Amino acid sequence: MLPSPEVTTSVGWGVLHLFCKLTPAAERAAVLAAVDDTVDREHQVLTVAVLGHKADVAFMALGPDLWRLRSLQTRLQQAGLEVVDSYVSMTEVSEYAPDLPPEMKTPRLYPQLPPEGKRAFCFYPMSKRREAVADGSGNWFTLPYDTRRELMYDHGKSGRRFRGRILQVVTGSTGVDDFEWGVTLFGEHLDDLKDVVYTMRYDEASAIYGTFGAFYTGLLADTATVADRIGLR
Ligand code: 76R
Repeated sequence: MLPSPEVTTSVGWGVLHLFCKLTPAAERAAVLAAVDDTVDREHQVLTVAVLGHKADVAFMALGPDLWRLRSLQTRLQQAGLEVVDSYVSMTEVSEYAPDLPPEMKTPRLYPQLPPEGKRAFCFYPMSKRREAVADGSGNWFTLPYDTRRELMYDHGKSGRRFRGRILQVVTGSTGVDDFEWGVTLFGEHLDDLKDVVYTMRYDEASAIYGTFGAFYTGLLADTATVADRIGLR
């Protein structure tokens, strides 16, 4: 057998979102064990009961060892869950926030999840537009850095109005998945998520340049509770 040396990110952690459906073969004990065996001092797994038809359950796994994240996927598949969607990304500090003090950088790169009391969860992938409109404007990537930085500063300003109410975990995925970021939001109430996303829609950085993929919404709980609530016996 080929050796499988550890593959990591040079900075921050790998993040794997898995969206799964139950199959008749699903086994509760095997799902609980897959999650338990993945979690250690450095690796976290969050389990979410998904609302709606897109999936039954979501797992957000993060940590340095990408083989460990892949093993979680394998174990969940062997436990009878069908992965119906997924997202691969990495924690990062935005290029527009290079001067964040270490006490703000560390939680961006090494978030300790879940945030206390925030059990409403949503995830969606997001990119910045590259197609220009007729007059040539509308392509984020042809804007000068200073303009992009200003727009992101405005974004951060409207975001800070939600400080404490929302935790955003923006993880980078350019080159490794279909969009450029995964956006994972945690709030106390479902409408906290709606309010922040609605507010951001008016930020120029989102209004003109943001494009989005599918949204997943659910309820965060320990894996046993999620198993009960989704009918995994
Ligand atoms: O890290 C920081 O807090 C610095 C300020 C900041 C940056 C650099 C910030 C703050 N964000 C940043 C970067 Mn954000 N964010 C989103 C979404 O739906 C949409 O329209 C967008 C999805 C939400 C809801 C949100 C919320 N942010 C980014 C980036 C990376 C851009 C890049 O690097 O080019 C994306 C894609 C993105 C998207 N943002 C905040 C929030 C909130 C609530 C804050 C304030 C956080 C706080 O101060 O606690």
